[in-house]
Amino acid sequence: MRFFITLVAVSLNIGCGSFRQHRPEISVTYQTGLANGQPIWISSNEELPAKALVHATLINQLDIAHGFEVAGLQGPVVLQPGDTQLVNFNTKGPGTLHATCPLHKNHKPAILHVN
Ligand SMILES: [Cu+2]
Repeated sequence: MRFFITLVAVSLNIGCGSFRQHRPEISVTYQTGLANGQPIWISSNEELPAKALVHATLINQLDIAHGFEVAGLQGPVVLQPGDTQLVNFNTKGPGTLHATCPLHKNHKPAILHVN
């Protein structure tokens, strides 16, 4: 019986590895903060893997609304004061991404490095 269970586990593993290319996944938290008195997203991890699925938890702890957008990858969302929201996006190849706010276009974006 134990041999049978081991065999099933091994075949599932092989099947998964051989036929499906798994996209790496990463969970990141972005919290609002202030830079020179202006809202900015502060990332818990500025390094993201390439071709990965990013689960981003957005937390707006400011007393004003603030938005989140990663151009071409993640459409704009707006968080009201005190809101938390989960968004998902896929990174592409290596490069630099900017997490901007659609409400405060003149403000400094958060820089994310994709490796
Ligand atoms: Cu904003």
